[in-house]
Amino acid sequence: MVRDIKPDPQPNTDSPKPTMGGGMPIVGYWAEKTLTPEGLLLWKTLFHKSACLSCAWGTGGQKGGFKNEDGETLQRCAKSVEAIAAELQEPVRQHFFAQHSIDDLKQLTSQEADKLGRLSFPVILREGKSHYERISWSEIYRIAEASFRKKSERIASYSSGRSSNEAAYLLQLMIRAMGSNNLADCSDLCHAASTVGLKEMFGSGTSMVSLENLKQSDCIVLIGSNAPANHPRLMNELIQLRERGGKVIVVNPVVEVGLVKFASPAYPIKSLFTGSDISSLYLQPVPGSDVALFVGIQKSLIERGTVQYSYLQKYTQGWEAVIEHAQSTSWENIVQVCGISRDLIEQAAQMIWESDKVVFAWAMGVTQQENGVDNIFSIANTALLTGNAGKVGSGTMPIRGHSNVQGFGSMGVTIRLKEEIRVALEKLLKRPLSRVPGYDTRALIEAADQGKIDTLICLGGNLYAANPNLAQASRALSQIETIFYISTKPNLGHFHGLAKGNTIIIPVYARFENPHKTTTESGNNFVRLNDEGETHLWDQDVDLISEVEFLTEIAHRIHGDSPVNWRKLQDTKYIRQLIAQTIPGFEKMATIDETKEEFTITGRIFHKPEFPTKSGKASMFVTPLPNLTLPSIGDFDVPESTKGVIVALGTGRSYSQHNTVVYKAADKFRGMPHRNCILMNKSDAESAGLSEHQRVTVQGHAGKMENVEIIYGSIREGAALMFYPEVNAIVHTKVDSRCGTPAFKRIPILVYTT
Ligand SMILES: Nc1nc2c(c(=O)[nH]1)N[C@H]1C(S)=C(S)[C@@H](COP(=O)(O)OP(=O)(O)OC[C@H]3O[C@@H](n4cnc5c(=O)[nH]c(N)nc54)[C@H](O)[C@@H]3O)O[C@H]1N2
Ligand SMILES: Nc1nc2c(c(=O)[nH]1)N[C@H]1C(S)=C(S)[C@@H](COP(=O)(O)OP(=O)(O)OC[C@H]3O[C@@H](n4cnc5c(=O)[nH]c(N)nc54)[C@H](O)[C@@H]3O)O[C@H]1N2
Ligand code: SF4
Ligand SMILES: [Mo]
Repeated sequence: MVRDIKPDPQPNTDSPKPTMGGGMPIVGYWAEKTLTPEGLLLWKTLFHKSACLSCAWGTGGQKGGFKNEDGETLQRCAKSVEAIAAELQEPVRQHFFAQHSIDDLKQLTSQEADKLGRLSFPVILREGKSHYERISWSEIYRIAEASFRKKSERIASYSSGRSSNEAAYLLQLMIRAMGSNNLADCSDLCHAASTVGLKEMFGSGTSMVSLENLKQSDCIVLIGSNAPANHPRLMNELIQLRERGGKVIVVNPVVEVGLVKFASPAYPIKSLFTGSDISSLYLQPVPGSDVALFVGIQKSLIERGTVQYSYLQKYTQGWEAVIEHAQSTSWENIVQVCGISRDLIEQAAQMIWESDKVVFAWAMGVTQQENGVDNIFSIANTALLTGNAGKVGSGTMPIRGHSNVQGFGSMGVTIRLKEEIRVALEKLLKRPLSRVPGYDTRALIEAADQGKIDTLICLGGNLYAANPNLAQASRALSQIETIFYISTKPNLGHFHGLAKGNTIIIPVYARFENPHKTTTESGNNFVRLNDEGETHLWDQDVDLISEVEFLTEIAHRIHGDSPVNWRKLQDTKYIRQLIAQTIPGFEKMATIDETKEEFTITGRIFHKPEFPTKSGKASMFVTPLPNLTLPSIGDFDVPESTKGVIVALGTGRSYSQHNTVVYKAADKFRGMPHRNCILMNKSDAESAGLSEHQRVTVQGHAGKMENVEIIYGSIREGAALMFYPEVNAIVHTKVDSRCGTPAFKRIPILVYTT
């Protein structure tokens, strides 16, 4: 049964839920963590001069305060504490692996796996064996030498934006020197749509807004982001913007309570108990329909005569077709697709047009869609129609994920290598790079599934659990001969993502423990210099290695000393010099060891509407409205008589998790008490005779989850929300073929009881 969706969702008011985000629960969390005996170590780490481990907002630790790049203090959130506390755990002991077979370990949940502690010595699961066992470094390198000498197209890497720029740079240089371009990265599952879309439009794939600029904006359109949980310091910017009279337009099918009202611990006296208003206007589109909403906003701007035609003529190309598309798309069509009334769309358009400097910011709600790149085009088209790109205080701002995910892209860990970097790397390596296109993350899983990969090296992350269809991910990885996981802590991937031959786990230092300096790049294009540190793991059993040392040693053994002297690069200063030499915008890296000057990457922040495209103008693209039908019951593997409701499932993060790693089961802000919940609109549940707290079956195209508890929430009719990584067991996603990103935010599922 496919239900009609009425414009403008009806709020659910039944269950008592928190009335604001942030507030005392966050302060309580700080107190719980920092006032314990281990609290001292936590404080010490918080004061260590290194970028926060958690999100890409990129807050840095500095002696004397927790400062952002504008020098503002008190800029560390509870998520930072959560991430540090996890790395400060005790080590997993040798007898643990001896006592627990891989079948036992497979029973662990994500949270239990993380709670095992820090990985502190290398282990191997040999072919056909039932237990991980300790392995010597000499044997690891012997295995590495044999496995990285396989045919270059059959060698691949996957990475997660947790590590440093230096490790990222080495990884791509080593893999490319081997003749492979198979550099899959977590950003393929994340912001690839932003990178691809923005690059085509503006010639630069990152945010064009600096933190300093954001502070001058008077309107922020926040699209598909749950910033109170995932980028908490961004909330301070929203609070400040509202206080200076600015507007916040939120676009999200779910009413996230912290986007309505937020009490920031950074302003305890001002707002901790009462909270600050965040959204001026809250729009709840049908999942996956953002293009229709933005075409509607464009239509309204055109009809009111508020389009900046002189700006378009001077600084853009392709604008005529975009205008014509908005004009010729009917209001009925727009309203029907996005489910938001014309009146609300016009209110949003008016707020945008009445504001001087508008920032359009977004996260996974729009990138993880089958039309992710179109979403970016439609948002940026709206920015251009109103002259809001290339002007201080305005612009387009993807809110990036992992703390150094953007740095990985800059360092060349991508299948879409910039031409100027390719040329520079060829000069450095004194040979042409392979022109065989590399596998992105989804393509890597498909290739592995077809037996096309022999050797995989994973620099951080959890390739297994980050992917949809976990049975496929596991099967694909089991076709690979040898897998190296370079990790700080155990995760589901180490137990379910096993190679056919050897699976080896390399334990590494966390960012604040590395014996050398490193750098990272925030989502706002700011490069931080992280000091050397030391680990709390300290006894005869502990045998950690730095990512840089491990990668350089493999590269040395495979490639020798020339033309790159890999072992010399164990002093990271020399990697920074190579980065400065080969990566555009990073010239200041050459002297950062002496100057200690952290910097904004050149060529990324636009204060004038001159863009690094061939013509110097921004390109605009027509964005077709998506066709958002849902399947019928017959498309699921259930009897036709099954009574249930089909909804568009958005999968994402609970309040207390970092990606595939769960810290706490409950999401108190959404009123979801455990992981096996589905957030639904009351009317959807009732349409199938279901009620709140009832246990149901949720069926996706890759499997089903039983005993799932229904929680009513302020979520648009026709939409539902569940948490990954668990839900990845049952979902099969479409992919935007232009960027490879799975449509994690619009997955048809059937909710029913038997
Ligand atoms: N604490 C913490 N911080 C994190 C992370 C973490 O796991 N934990 N992960 C990091 C990473 S890698 C990333 S990528 C980011 C993720 O940060 P977010 O993108 O904020 O996280 P998500 O949970 O994926 O949810 C995004 C929002 O999209 C909304 N949404 C769903 N469908 C649609 C739609 O069709 N349209 C619109 N407009 N909105 C929609 C959802 O309701 C949700 O509020 O956070 C980073 N920071
Ligand atoms: N259904 C669904 N699936 C999704 C998403 C979704 O919204 N819905 N979101 C997608 C997104 S946006 C992303 S980014 C991916 C995330 O995918 P990944 O980045 O692959 O996964 P993480 O869970 O962040 O990786 C956690 C592991 O990283 C390791 N680690 C932590 N710090 C370090 C370090 O300093 N060095 C090293 N070497 N290892 C370290 C630890 O061992 C930890 O267990 O998931 C994607 N999958
Ligand atoms: S906002 Fe992000 S970078 Fe800043 S302290 Fe919080 S988790 Fe860390
Ligand atoms: Mo991400």
